[in-house]
Amino acid sequence: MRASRDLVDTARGVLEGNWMGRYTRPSQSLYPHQWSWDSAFIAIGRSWYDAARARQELETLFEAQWATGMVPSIAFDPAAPPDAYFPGPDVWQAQRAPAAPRGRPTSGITQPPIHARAALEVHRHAPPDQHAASLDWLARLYPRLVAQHQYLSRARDPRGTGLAAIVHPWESGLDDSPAWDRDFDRIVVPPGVLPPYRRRDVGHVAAADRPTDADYARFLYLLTLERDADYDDARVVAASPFLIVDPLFNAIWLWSEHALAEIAGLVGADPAPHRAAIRRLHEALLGELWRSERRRFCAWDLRRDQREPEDTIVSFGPLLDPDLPESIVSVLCRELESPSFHPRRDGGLHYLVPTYDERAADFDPDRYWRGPVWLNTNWLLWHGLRQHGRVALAEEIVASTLELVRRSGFREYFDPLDGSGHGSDRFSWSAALCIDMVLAGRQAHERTDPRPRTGRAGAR
Ligand code: 2M8
Repeated sequence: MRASRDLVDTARGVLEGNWMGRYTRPSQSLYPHQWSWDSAFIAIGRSWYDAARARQELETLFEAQWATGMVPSIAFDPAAPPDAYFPGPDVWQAQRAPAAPRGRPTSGITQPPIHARAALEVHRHAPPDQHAASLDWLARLYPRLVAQHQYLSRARDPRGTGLAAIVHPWESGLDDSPAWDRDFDRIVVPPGVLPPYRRRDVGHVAAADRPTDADYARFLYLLTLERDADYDDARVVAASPFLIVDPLFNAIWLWSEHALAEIAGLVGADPAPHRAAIRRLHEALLGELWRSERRRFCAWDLRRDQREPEDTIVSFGPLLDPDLPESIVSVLCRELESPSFHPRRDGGLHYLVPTYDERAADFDPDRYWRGPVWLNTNWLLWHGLRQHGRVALAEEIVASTLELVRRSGFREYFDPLDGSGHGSDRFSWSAALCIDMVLAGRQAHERTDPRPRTGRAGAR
């Protein structure tokens, strides 16, 4: 078994290989541009050893922020090979929207707002001699982070509940999740509406690891509807056949709002509006998405006004809320340890945490977001569980995660049943979050066991 030091060194090699000069691509062939929440995860991992580039990563992303405050899911790199990724800037045509940045092509939708949390983590990891530079950077980024959160309240909350709705599965980051199958599967792509196209993703990785052609067509159809509305938020929200309130997206927003309150304190701004937003989000998560009879947080389809019953990883997102009542934390932990997510097979292999109920008839251990283990969802659960004092389960998730990367490398996702790697290889957030898990774990250990250590910095 390789030591954690080797793992951190190899992970750093992955990030260096994907560094594009001002940002880090998620992977070489499948994702050759800058993705929004990827960059946030990457900045957190990188900040342990290269604070300047970690800051630059987020700075580059926020250069692509729209005038509305929306941070786009993709900021395209004009230097990437033009056919490298589909749908590219020519399909998105973001410049139709007056709010889109000039000179940097982007997508026209957003992704989970994890950036304030990432900015705070990056600042916390800054070495003492960079503290002042880091604080300046945080002060410059703060209004942009505020604008990102205000955008969600202003443009994405059609019911005025305090929660944001997503208008495309790509906005969730868990694109193909069964969490919204019932809504997504109803979308009928009218014949002839999509011009002929060629998927690039299945040229890079196995088709069985990726969304089906039918789902891909629905993704593209939603894109064309949004594009044809010139990405005007009011029109998109009014007309989108996909309008979902996702517990994970909103829990991430809440967790980032806590970070923003802390950042406000650091940069001399008023934390009061963030505290108010925290209360609103907390109450809305419990009031609108918690369904005690189902013992879970449910995605809410605003079009049909239905709470979705599928048991997926998004239901555990609210563990990120530090104020979640202990009774609900216990219910969620029991579910996380149930045969659906933690089958303790006697003598058999099993890795934590599958993104979908393993007992569901359509659980697929290898297909993108429909069962495999992902490092970012494990990392989010690890944080959520730790803040509720569920250290044993949190550490079990870390151990399983590190075992997966030791076994199969920094793959995009992993089969929970046999640990095999799937999707792209040398995947940046897998590397970055592994670094964070190892080094944050070591730091926590040192706090409780302050005996002097030997060996290189940044390694264990
Ligand atoms: C995946 O999404 C993109 C579309 O945005 C794709 O499949 O082409 C998702 O896993 C998403 O969460 C991630 O940010 C992106 C890049 O890693 O890939």
